[in-house]
Amino acid sequence: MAQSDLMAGLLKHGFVIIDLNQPAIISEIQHLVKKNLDLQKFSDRTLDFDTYAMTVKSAVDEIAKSELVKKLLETKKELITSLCGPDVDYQGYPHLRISRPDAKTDTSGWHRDTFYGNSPYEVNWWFPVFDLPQGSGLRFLPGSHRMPAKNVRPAVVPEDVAQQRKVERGSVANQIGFLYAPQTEDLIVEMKPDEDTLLAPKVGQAIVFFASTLHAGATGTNTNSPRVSIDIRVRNCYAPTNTKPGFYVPLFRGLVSECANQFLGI
Ligand SMILES: O=C(O)CCC(=O)C(=O)O
Ligand SMILES: [Fe+2]
Repeated sequence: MAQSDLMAGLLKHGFVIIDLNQPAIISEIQHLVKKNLDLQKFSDRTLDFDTYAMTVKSAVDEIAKSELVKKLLETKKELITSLCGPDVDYQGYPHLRISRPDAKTDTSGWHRDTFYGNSPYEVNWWFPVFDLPQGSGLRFLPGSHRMPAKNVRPAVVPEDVAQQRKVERGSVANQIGFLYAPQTEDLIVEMKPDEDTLLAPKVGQAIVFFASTLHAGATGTNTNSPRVSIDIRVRNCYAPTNTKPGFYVPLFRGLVSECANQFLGI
């Protein structure tokens, strides 16, 4: 896709699918995931939520250490800097999501990342590690990145999900990307069934979207395979964020920042 079409799609819908063109890096990520996780265990329902979270975290630790996601983003410098400017930070500790089929606990419901400490200046990257099971991916409300969030309020978590999934602030589950205080808003409550769209990128592609775009995880149906995906965020290093200190680490610095940092000794 030409860069101009990509930008036009992002502007209009708030999301776009891009080709990563990095099969070697993706295959290294696949290898790391397989080495650290027995995916078979995620096909049945034997894992309780806490064991599940600990197991996933051990794999995320390895992926973070490998800096493979950083390597991937470095190959997209032109796109990222045209979106965010020359000075870019990225989320150093990625989210690896292993969403078991039909498990209501494993995906997030409808949200904007701006509900949870991210600002509308942040840009998300979401990509499958393995082929997505039928029906799985990420759902979006097109255009929602330009519709203000009204009446943001705590969401009611269904009793069965709340029973199985207890997420405390700072807990292992929270560290791997689960939300501890789900929120909702008018647009979500008023959404009609045919208004949203399911994106299911191929391995080797990624969805790029804004922290302000409404989205929700979708696991497959009629499958035994988990949905395995990674998501991370980038932002201009001077853009606002309410994420924890250390959440963002440097990716690119432009000439002015490079010199200023040397001058300031930082
Ligand atoms: O993959 C999911 O289920 C949710 C992903 C998400 O919310 C995100 O990437 O911001
Ligand atoms: Fe999200």
